[in-house]
Amino acid sequence: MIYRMCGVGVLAAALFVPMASGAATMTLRASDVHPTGFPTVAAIESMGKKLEAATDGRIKLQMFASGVLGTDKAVVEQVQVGAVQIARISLGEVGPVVPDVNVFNMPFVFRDEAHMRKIIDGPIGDEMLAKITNSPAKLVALGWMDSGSRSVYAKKPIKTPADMHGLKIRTIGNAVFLDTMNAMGGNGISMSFGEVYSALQTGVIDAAENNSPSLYTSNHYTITPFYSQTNHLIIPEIFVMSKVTWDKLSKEDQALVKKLSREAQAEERVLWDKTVVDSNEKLKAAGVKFSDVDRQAFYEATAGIRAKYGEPYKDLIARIEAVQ
Ligand code: GTR
Repeated sequence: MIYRMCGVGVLAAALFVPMASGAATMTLRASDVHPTGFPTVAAIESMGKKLEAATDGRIKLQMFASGVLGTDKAVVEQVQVGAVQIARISLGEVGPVVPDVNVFNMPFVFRDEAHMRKIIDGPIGDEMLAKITNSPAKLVALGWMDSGSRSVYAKKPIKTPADMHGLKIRTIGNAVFLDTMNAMGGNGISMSFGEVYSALQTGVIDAAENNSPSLYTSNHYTITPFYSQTNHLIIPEIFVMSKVTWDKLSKEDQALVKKLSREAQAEERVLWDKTVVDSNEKLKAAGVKFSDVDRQAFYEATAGIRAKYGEPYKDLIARIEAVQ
């Protein structure tokens, strides 16, 4: 605790450096668990370059990729106190601090990725960003990022919930996902992304679930090469700024960050679509077996999860379903 408090002090001090001209410069430390070159990382880096150019170097962004600043959960805490200024995170990790977002974290809440995109691009998406920003979590939600659909990968193909019986399957640390995995027939175990590879290797877990670009870059496919297309979660991701940092920006700089955030969101989507095609090709070339599942069986198996977590959000869910 003492160490962490010292760390925050040192980092906060490093954030503002006086320029020769007298104006202070600010370096925003940005975090992502994904490696350099991943769509989310590239889009935020590009935003940083534009921010630096538009402010004549007054505001810079330094990307810390590959999770070097810590697990997603730890980074959320760092952003909350202002020690990390920008983070790209899954809405799965936001659920524990802003429970309202769990509507989007429910299994099969979106019909498909096109439906999810319509939601995040429209008024419901804007409302959800505002809910995060206006919550006590001290996160300013800057924009959305696509991350496709999550499917289960294991050492054997899965077609029905019965095929998941007895499998220990890793999820992101959020009760919605643990409950979902248990309802789908497996035994949910939550752990951070960085721990999954060795947990698969040592048999602490038997399976996990993710989108194909993450399956590829994490190398998990080398241990669990059967990728069964459950597509049970279509979680959009977000990038946030620490409220502590946001409050230090002038109104003009805030408007600039908002504008560039919209551009980053659009840029990431283009990169994402390309990366999915590319990752699928690479995974298949490496021998990963993609297979279809009994979608209806998984949909029905998870009805209780939507009922439980959706209960307080019935109106919102009806609005989501009405979007064509
Ligand atoms: C990825 C996501 C990460 C992290 C990871 C995980 O798809 O982009 O932010 O949530 O999944 O499974 O932990």
